[in-house]
Amino acid sequence: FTDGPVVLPLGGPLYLQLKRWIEDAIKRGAINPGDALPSERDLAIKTDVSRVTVRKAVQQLVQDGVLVQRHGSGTFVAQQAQRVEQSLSQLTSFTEDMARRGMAVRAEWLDRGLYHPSTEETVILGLGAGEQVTRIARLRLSEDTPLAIERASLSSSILPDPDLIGDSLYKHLEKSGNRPVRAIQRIRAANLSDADAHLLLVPVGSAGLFIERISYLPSGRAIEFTRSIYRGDTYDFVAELRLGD
Ligand code: 16G
Repeated sequence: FTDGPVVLPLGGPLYLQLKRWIEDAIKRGAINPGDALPSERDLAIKTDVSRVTVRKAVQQLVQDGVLVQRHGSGTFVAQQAQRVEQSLSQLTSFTEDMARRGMAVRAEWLDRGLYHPSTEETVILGLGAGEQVTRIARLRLSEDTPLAIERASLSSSILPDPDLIGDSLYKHLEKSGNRPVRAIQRIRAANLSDADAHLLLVPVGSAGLFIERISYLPSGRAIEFTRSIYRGDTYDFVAELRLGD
């Protein structure tokens, strides 16, 4: 986005001029959410200001949440996602929720495999002695916007191979006759860890929602234990309440 002559908007200290110029480039669509910003060196050469000035402008934009820095890979334009309303009264999957909104869905695998279960997993999933747990951790995205990180654990007797799930865990469970019919879901506020903030392309220290879902088969057996981190700047969880008896 630095092709052609660069004219910084006049007024105020140089780093503020550069900051405004970067903000304008984002507004104009010359650089889009998720795009990498040119390196500090390239920006300094192109705009004819010192690297110290570039760093100061970039740091301010990171503080404002306009840019995000990912260690080792550079500086990116932050994703300002549209807010999404998610009902709390229906047991649906991420894929189904996005399809209903007409939004494309994608997942990036963060981890998958068979593990020796933690005590918590053993208790919640009612695992037998020596039984392994299958863990699948995914970054869930719509188009290129990351929305949530989901870490699911299932008994290896239900899911012996994580690759079986394809694009949708619930679709796979449905096909194998194990679709959950009930779930207990707990939501609490969480500050995103640095690593999770980087994955979700939001500024370090942003607010997130920690969601734990334990879902059950009609028999009452717990089938899925999932801990998710949803972007606090994106999700509204909505429930309809009725006057009780
Ligand atoms: C939802 C569930 C998650 C489930 C996933 C399956 C929440 C907080 N979590 O995201 O527990 O594993 O759907 O999605 O709603 P999939 O079928 O698209 O893989």
